[in-house]
Formats: sequence, C-alpha cells, structure tokens
Amino acid sequence: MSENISVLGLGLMGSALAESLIRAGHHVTVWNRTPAKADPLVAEGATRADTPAQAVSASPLVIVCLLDYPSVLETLKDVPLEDRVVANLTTGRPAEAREMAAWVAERGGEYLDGGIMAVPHMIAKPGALILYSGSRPAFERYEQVFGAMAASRYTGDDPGMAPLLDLAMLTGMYGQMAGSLEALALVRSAKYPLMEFTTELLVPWLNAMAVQLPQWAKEIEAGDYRTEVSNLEINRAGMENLVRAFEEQGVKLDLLLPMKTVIDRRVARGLGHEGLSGLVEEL
Ligand code: FVH
Repeated sequence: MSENISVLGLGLMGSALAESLIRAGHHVTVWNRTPAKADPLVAEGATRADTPAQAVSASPLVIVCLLDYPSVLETLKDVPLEDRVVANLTTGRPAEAREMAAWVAERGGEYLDGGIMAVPHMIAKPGALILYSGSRPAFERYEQVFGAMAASRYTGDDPGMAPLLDLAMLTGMYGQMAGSLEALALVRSAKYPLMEFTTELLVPWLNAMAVQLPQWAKEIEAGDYRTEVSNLEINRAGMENLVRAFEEQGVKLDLLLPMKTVIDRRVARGLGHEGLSGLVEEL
C-alpha cells in the first residue's frame, strides 16, 4: 500500500532512505536545511517542502535523519506534531531518545527511535538492518513501510533500547577492529603478506571465535563463569606472552592493554579459575 511519508534530513543516509521509499512507490515529501540536496529526489518523484512544518503537515509518518539530536530539536522546535508518528533514525544516546520521546508526546505525537545498522549504500539491500524502539502500535502500523528501507526489528517500548543496542553493536565492532589492528601491526612488523594473513587466517579465526558468544550470553545471564576450556589464569599468561612478543617486535599493544588490566584485576581477586565471560562483572 502506498503511504504518505515525509523525510527530514537529506544527508547521505537520509537521501538513501528517501530514495528507497520513493522506489517502493510511496508518496514522499522531503525537506533539508540546504535545499539543493532535495533536487535529485524531486527528480525521482519526491515533493519538496520548503520548511520542516510543511514537511510534517504533509504526512502522518515523519522520518527524521539528521546529524544529531540537538539538530532534530532545532528543526522540530516550532512544528506541531499532533497525530504524527515521528521515527527518528538519527544516531544518539539512550537518554536522548527517552527525552525526545517525552518531548514528542508533549506535542501530541507518537515516537519511534531507530538505530541504523548499515551504511548508505546498503539501504534497501540485503544485510541492512534498522532497530526500532518506542511506540509498538506505531511500529506495527508502519512495519511494511520500514521494510522498504531495510530489515526492521522492534526491540521494545523503552525508546532508549534501539540506540542502546546500536551502541552495543558498534562496541562489539570497535573491539574486533581494535584487536584486528593490533594483529595487522604485529604481522606487518614481521613483513608477512597482510592480504594472505587477513583472508586465509584472521577472518576464518574470528568467525570461528564468534560462535562462542551465545555461550557467553548464557553464562552471564546465569552468573556462572565456571569453565573447563580456557580460564582467566591461562588468558593472563597468554596476555603476558602477547605483551612481551609485541615489545620484542617493536609494536605497541595500546589498543588491547585495557583488557589485560581487567584480566589481571579479576585474577587478583582469586577468580583465575573462571572463564573470560566473568570479566563482565568487572565492567
Ligand atoms: N552515514 C553513515 O554511514 C551512518 C550509518 C549509521 C547511521 N548514521 C547516522 O545517520 C545520521 C545522518 O547521517 P548522514 O550520513 O546522513 O550524515 P550527513 O551526510 O553528514 O548529513 C547530515 C544531515 O543533518 C543535517 N543537519 C546538520 N545539522 C543540522 C541542523 N542544525 N539543522 C538542520 N539540519 C541539520 C544536514 O543538513 P545540511 O548540512 O545538508 O543542510 C544533513 O541533512 C547521523 O545521525 C549518523 O550518525 C549514518
């Protein structure tokens, strides 16, 4: 079914979202602070709004994708939101999302927050995911529309949940990147071919290691960190070994040393028999 949808914010991501909605056959109204960014979308069939208020009045569903939450507040500050669903896909913090939900509700609107797990060129393609939280009725009303942009997943009525999960996913990604950069620096110091190392060794290894994460989830939820596989004492010795090897190769281990500190702390508490998942109690 074709819906009226307004998109506020036509940066790289907002433009990709608007384009996917136009291509799915919806009536899309677009607004951007710098008007020229709307031109390609208008050429594809979108309607241009001259002001945020004009854009919001054009559609019951308003998708917002701006730089940050202050820019969203600035954009919507004098705009009536009665009977509007505001789906704010701007990246932010859980506390900002909760404040924004209350702010929108005070103005008569329903609120959904969204965490985009994709880069612009992935929008409307397999692999793109958007996490939503906030008003369940609003999500259910527009679930099909959201499906044109990316796979969608509702994560609960706390508006802060989607941004929290978004940040959690990014945290996992940065951790993996930090370890991988250290690995690449070490391998480069020995002049081993980096392409061969990544494709044939590191990537399969990381994939094999990632399958243990659900087991960690089970242990953390149970608060039971006993292990027969690889306890903290073994990992402490492994980390010592890493530190020495990196020193000998002349490479800094700065991105990984905080993990060693936490392992040492837990072992010093007499918990060296536990598994790595127990480190969560130190955080
Ligand atoms: N691009 C990406 O890979 C990531 C993927 C994950 C999600 N993020 C988040 O999406 C939000 C928008 O990101 P973007 O890529 O579209 O960013 P830009 O291309 O830099 O566009 C920024 C838009 O925000 C407008 N804007 C900035 N400040 C204001 C303001 N004070 N009032 C009104 N609009 C404002 C800007 O307008 P203009 O500069 O064109 O006039 C753009 O429309 C973001 O939260 C990412 O973290 C993307």
